[in-house]
This record gives sequence, C-alpha cells and structure tokens, in this order.
Amino acid sequence: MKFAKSLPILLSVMVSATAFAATDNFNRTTLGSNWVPLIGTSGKIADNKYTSDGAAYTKFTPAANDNQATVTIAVTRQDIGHYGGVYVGKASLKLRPASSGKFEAVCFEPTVLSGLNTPGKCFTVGNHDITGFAKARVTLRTSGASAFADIDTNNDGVPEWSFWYNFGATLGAGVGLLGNTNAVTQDNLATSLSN
Ligand SMILES: [Ca+2]
Ligand SMILES: [Ca+2]
Repeated sequence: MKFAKSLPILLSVMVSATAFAATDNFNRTTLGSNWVPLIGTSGKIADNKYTSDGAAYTKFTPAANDNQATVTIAVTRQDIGHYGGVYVGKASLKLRPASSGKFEAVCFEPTVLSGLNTPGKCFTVGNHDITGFAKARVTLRTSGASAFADIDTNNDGVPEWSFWYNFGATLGAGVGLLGNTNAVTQDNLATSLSN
C-alpha cells in the first residue's frame, strides 16, 4: 500500500519536470543575472521589454536545456539592415524591418559563435512568402539539424506562417535574444523542452 500511495506523487514529479518552462516578461528595469551577454553588452530593458542598443546576443540562462522559445517581437524603428529575434541552440531567427515600418523578412541564420557556415534562408515579402507585419508572437524550435518557426501576427495562437530550415548539423538547445540598434523589442518570452 505504501508503494501504491507514493506512485501518483512520483508521476506528478516526473510530469512537472518534463513540462518545466522558463518565462520572462521583462517588467522591471534591469535584465538581472538570468541574462548573460554572449556577444555585445547592450541587451537591456526599456519600457518593460527587452531591446539592445548595439549588436547583442544575450543568453537566457534558465533555458539552457530548452529547445523551444516563444516571444513577442515588434518593430520599433524603420531601419533597413537592422534586425531582432531569438535563437535556440545554433539556430537564429532574425526579423528584419523595412522602410515600410514593418517586418518584411524572416531569416534563419546560424547563431553567432555556432561555427556553422550554412548561409541560412530568408522568407520575404518580395518573394511573397509573407506580408509585412509590425508585431508577432514568434516560436522557434530546434529538432536535430532542423529549426522550425511559427509566426502568429494576430495573437490568436494560430500561426499565419510556418517555416523550417535544415542547417545540416545538430542545433541543440539553449535560448537567447538578439538584436541591434533598438530596431525591435522582445517581450513575454516563454521557453520549454519540446520533442
Ligand atoms: Ca513586458
Ligand atoms: Ca494568427
């Protein structure tokens, strides 16, 4: 009987461990010790959101073993050539604003320091892959050598576009945010371990 009673407790512990997820809403003034600069040191909080003054990759240490990240990304500047996004393991997803003031390209690229030399791939308004959008709930997940991205532009939980790209090498886990020159903001990050 003692074993039978303890079994549900054990199962409960196992389920909660599998479903462990880390979150950050950035509703404070400083990033704090959960965020470590990987490249650049300008990742910061402004108006209760993440952004970065210069080119920066910033690692979210509670998500070191997670392979899925969901985050709200919004345009703040109408600068061509700037970007912001999220990375999981060796896969980055960069959103690029255009002169329209909207994102007009969504690009898979190797994360800085990944050592991967694949060129990556962009999905663009010009190629009719997407239509321009100013804000989206973005999910990036890695599985083996492939990265999968979902872009939800009206926050209804249903992606308007889903893309994937095979990087040709195991991508692994670990989540962070990236961006430059305050081109975008990121908010309400949620990470998890997904199959
Ligand atoms: Ca916030
Ligand atoms: Ca949607």
